[in-house]
Amino acid sequence: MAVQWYPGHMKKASDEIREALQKVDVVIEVLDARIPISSSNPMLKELRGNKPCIRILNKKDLADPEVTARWIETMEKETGVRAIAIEALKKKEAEKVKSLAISLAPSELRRGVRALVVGIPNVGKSTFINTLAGRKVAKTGDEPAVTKHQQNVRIEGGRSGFDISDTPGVLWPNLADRRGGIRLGATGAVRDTALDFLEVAPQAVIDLLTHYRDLVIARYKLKVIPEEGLDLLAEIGKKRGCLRKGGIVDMHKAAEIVCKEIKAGDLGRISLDWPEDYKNEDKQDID
Ligand SMILES: Nc1nc2c(ncn2[C@@H]2O[C@H](COP(=O)(O)OP(=O)(O)OP(=O)(O)O)[C@@H](O)[C@H]2O)c(=O)[nH]1
Ligand SMILES: [Mg+2]
Repeated sequence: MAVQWYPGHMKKASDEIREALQKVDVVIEVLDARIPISSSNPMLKELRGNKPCIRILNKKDLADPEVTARWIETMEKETGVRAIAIEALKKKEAEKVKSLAISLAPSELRRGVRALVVGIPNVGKSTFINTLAGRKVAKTGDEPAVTKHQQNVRIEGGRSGFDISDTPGVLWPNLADRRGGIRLGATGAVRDTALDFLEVAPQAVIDLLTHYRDLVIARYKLKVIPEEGLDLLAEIGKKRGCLRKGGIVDMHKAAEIVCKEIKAGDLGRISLDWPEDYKNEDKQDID
């Protein structure tokens, strides 16, 4: 995984978030819009208790807009939760989250509204805060575990100020879900050096072929379309010239190319978590 999570780390992280949550009025959970379930933390619901929660489906520019709209509808059915899709680099969109947070906080607040931004690594928490602040207050980067410490930022304006805290990506995704792990790998929540490209790519290309057949065929100019992951990956490898001596496909190279291109959004706007995948599963998955 991005950050290695062990029971001790997870306990420390949940204790820290629990404590930080006591001092705020609203929780802002940042998710990757392409994988709103796979990028969520299974314990946050319990940790936040009755605090109002805004779920940001961030990186909406990379996700399938129609699927994102359905996720928003699904998530807003949950009590105390509002969901909004944004691109964290856009000021107007970040401002919408701020207004929503202020509107959700108890009205008697005179000291201003305080919000805590939480989420798994690399979903765009710090980017969102920088956009809101209008300057680079927090370090960002396209790899997990960039933020190391909690950081409070005062955003002027509004009723009487808005305080927002960035947190390191200490929350873990659902580690028991292999499918979720693959999707996290394909979208960049896992550091490249820790990523097993050959475990992720065959499943990811099959998932994509199921939902975005035309995009996959167009991107890799496929004439033959195998329906099995490794065969499909081999075909992509051939098209991309990932060949070793004797014309054997270099599967590792092919897998690396596919993972990098999915992460970068080169195939087009895609979503890897679909509401219907989770419909018949334990309700906890969408809670
Ligand atoms: N395409 C796109 N990229 C984004 C968006 N928001 C953030 N990013 C990129 O995602 C990467 C991670 O952003 P960060 O803000 O550092 O993520 P973080 O959640 O603070 O990560 P940690 O501190 O490591 O937990 C950076 O390369 C950002 O530029 C977005 O809305 N769209
Ligand atoms: Mg950060």
